Amino acid sequence: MRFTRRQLFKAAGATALTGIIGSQLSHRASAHVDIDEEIVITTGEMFFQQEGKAQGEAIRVPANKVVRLVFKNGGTVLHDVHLGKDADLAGRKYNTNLAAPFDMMELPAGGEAWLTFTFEDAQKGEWEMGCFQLAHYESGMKAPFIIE
Ligand SMILES: [Cu+2]
Repeated sequence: MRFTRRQLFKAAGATALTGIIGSQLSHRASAHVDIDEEIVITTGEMFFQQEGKAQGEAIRVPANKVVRLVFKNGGTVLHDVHLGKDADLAGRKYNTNLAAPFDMMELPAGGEAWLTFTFEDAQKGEWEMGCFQLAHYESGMKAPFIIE
């Protein structure tokens, strides 16, 4: 049986495509995916901030839509993006990962990148976005991530 790239990711349960804005990869990938909704999120010391919202405010994402999360690191240090729940501060990750096999993405200072997901009904509910660079999560670099 042959799958398209998108069907394959759907069959895998969740995650999808990552890319660096402006790179060849993103151009190639976006040619194959129709985006239903785009959410722009700035990272900085020490916060996530959705465009048009306050720092640390909940990010709300619809299920069953192709959602692109565009990240812009407006800070001066590297940040990362984890999605899950039940933070494991010793392991620097979430004990429950929202969208395996997606694990995490690192974003250098000034960098931009995006993640595209299609979340399913079974994933609805309260999750969290967090940065697990040393001391960042503890300094408040997290935001509720709600799939509805
Ligand atoms: Cu960080």
